[in-house]
Amino acid sequence: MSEPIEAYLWATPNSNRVSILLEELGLAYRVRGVNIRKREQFAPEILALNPYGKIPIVTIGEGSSRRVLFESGAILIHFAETYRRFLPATGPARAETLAWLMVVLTGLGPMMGQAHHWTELAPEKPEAAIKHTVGLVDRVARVLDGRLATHRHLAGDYSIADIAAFPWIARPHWGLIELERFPNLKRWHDELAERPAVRRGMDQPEGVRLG
Ligand SMILES: N[C@@H](CCC(=O)N[C@@H](CS)C(=O)NCC(=O)O)C(=O)O
Repeated sequence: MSEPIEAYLWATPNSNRVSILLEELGLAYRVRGVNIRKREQFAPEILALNPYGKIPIVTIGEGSSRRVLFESGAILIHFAETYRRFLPATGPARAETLAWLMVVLTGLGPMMGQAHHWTELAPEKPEAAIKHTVGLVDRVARVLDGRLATHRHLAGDYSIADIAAFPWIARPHWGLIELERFPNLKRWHDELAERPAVRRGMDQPEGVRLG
């Protein structure tokens, strides 16, 4: 029997990366909701799993053999390698997939997170911060759109690079992205949104909506 998997998530883009991949792999997992708006990520039991106090976190196994994974990129790579799916095993194709994964992990996600903070969450709305962060989101969206003009997916076949990007692009308003301005990104988004595993993954934790 396979080891139990627990996924500590909330209805956030980085969490949905993990739930999409677990759904794509057909793995059984139990969702543990961590409400970041209630600052539950700083509870001692969460900090004991990830000292950074961020989700997603995944545990595999039980008792003394339990392993803990955090950082969405590390979690995606771990499962992709374990099940040999959504990431080429070796060579240039693997490097290319990892390169686009890194663009998404370091460019798209953090910039959209900051843009969302300044345009929506922060009580004050400093013009310079909004202009700066929305400009950086626009830059990476243009790069992804350009790439997808000549490629069906970000790198080779559907991969963890696409899975990492999708939950952010599915919330375009967080970075003031108008998908109509990025027709290739929109085509890619609409295609992935039809995948049953993507739909199920985007629905986790069930019944929770962050906006
Ligand atoms: N680099 C981390 C970022 C994780 C992250 O920022 N998660 C957000 C939710 S999407 C979070 O936990 N926010 C609460 C906080 O930062 O305290 C990853 O990719 O897993």
